[in-house]
Amino acid sequence: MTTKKTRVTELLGTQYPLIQGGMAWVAESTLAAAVSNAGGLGLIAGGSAPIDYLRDQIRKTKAAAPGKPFGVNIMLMSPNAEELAKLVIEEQVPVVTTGAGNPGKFMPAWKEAGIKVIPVIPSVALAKRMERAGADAVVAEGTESGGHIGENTTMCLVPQVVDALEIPVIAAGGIADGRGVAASFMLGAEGVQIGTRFLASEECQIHSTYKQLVIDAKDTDNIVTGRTTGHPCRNIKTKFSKRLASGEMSGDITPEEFENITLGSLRKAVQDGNLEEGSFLCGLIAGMIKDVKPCKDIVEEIMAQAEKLLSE
Ligand code: TUI
Repeated sequence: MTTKKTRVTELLGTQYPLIQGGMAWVAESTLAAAVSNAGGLGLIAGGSAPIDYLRDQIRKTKAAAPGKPFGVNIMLMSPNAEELAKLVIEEQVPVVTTGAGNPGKFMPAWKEAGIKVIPVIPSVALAKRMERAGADAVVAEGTESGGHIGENTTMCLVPQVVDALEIPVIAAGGIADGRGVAASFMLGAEGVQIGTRFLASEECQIHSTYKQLVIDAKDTDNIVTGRTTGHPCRNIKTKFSKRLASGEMSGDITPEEFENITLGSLRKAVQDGNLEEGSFLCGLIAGMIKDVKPCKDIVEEIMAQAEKLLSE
C-alpha cells in the first residue's frame, strides 16, 4: 500500500493526500500557504470572519503559495456561510470543505464552478447523503478531533464510511504522526485531515500560550464542553473549560448562560492566549505532540513514516 498516489492526491492535485484542518480563527493564509507549499492542502477557515477579511486571506494564500492547490472551510452554522459560499466561486477557490451542517443547497453552484467539494461528516448517514448530493470525497471525522464533534470514533467511523461510499474517504480525528496515517489507510481511507499537529507549527499564528498548552498537554488534559447545548466541543483542559463542563452538567450554568460565556471565547484563546475566558479547541492527540516545527518538517516526517510503515 502507498500514500504516494491515491484518488485524493488525484482529486486535490497535491503531492501528499494530506489536508490541514479548517480550524476556525486558527487556519489563516500563513498556515494554509505553508501546508500547501509543503505538498499538502492548506485550508483557510471561514469561521464567522467578515467576507472582506476572507477575500484578503484567499488572495494572500494564492500569493504565498503560487500555483499550489488550497481550500476554504465553510462552517455552515456561521452567519457568513451564504456569503462565503458565493465568495469561493468568485475567487475560484479550487477546494471547499464544509463543517457543522449539510452543504447540500450550495453543492450545485459549487460543482458548476468546478470546485471540488469535500464535506466533513460525523456519521455514515450524512456521508451517504453527501455522496448523493455530488460530493467529490468526504472527511470522516471521529470524535477525537478538536472543536465541534460527533459521537463516533475515527477507528469505528472510517471503515464504515469506506464500506458505504464509492467516493474517496479522508480520515480525521486523532492523527498526528505516520502511525495514524498508516492506520487510516489500513481502515480504507485514501487521505488524512490533520488539525491539532499544525497548532504546534512555526507558521501557525495562534498565541504562544495556546501552542504551549498543546505541547504541555498529556493524554488526559482534554475535555468536552457544550454537551448540554447540542454542540459538543473538544478543548484543552483549563480551569475555564473544567468550570464550563461541570457547570453545565450540574445545571449551575444554563444553556443560555453557556452561550453567553462561550461567545467569542475561541478568539480570546487564539489572539490573546486568555486562560480565564478562552476556549482552547484541540484534539485528543495533543498528548503526543512535543515540539513546534515548520509545517514542511511536520508534513514530510509524517508522510515518510507512514510510507515506511505501509511498505513493510
Ligand atoms: O465543524 C467541525 N469542527 C468545528 S466547527 C467549529 S466553530 C464552532 N464554534 C462554536 C460551536 C460550534 C462550532 C469548531 N470546530 N468539524 C466538522 C464537523 N461537522 N463535525 C461534526 C459535523 C457535522 C455535524 C452535523 C456535520 C454535519 C452535520 O449535519 C447535521 C445536519 O443533518 O444538518
